[in-house]
Amino acid sequence: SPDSDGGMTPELEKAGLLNKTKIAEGGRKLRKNWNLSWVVLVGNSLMFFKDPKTQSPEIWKPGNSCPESSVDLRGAKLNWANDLSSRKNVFKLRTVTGNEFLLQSETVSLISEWYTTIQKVIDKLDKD
Ligand code: I3P
Repeated sequence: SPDSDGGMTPELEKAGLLNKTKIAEGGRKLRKNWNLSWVVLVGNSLMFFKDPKTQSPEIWKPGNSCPESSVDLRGAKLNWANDLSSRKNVFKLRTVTGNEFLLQSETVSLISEWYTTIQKVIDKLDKD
């Protein structure tokens, strides 16, 4: 919907730090490599940035940083996945292209909010 700049700037839904690992690329299984990631949910996309603490601050000026990767949530599937990790509070996000990510937080309320918010976006896109 149109916003204050009169354009198509998608809405920022949520942003925060989560532990992340990619476990599949195009359906092909990958070796886990957990990293802290700055996760941003904007419009139809979930974007992953490097942990800001590991970057110089000037890179972190708004609009002046490039995501490490970006996930299109259209047709994506979200499932709790405590069976896929020794970590607690883990969910799996699977894209239509067969990319799979695990996202995790030590804080159950925090990961639950992410789960709910991402699922709402997926549901909204399903209705389009
Ligand atoms: C993996 C690493 C991951 C672990 C994974 C291990 O070993 O310890 O942290 O996942 O378990 O294989 P490596 O560093 O040698 O690749 P979790 O932390 O999510 O349990 P998995 O193979 O059972 O997925």
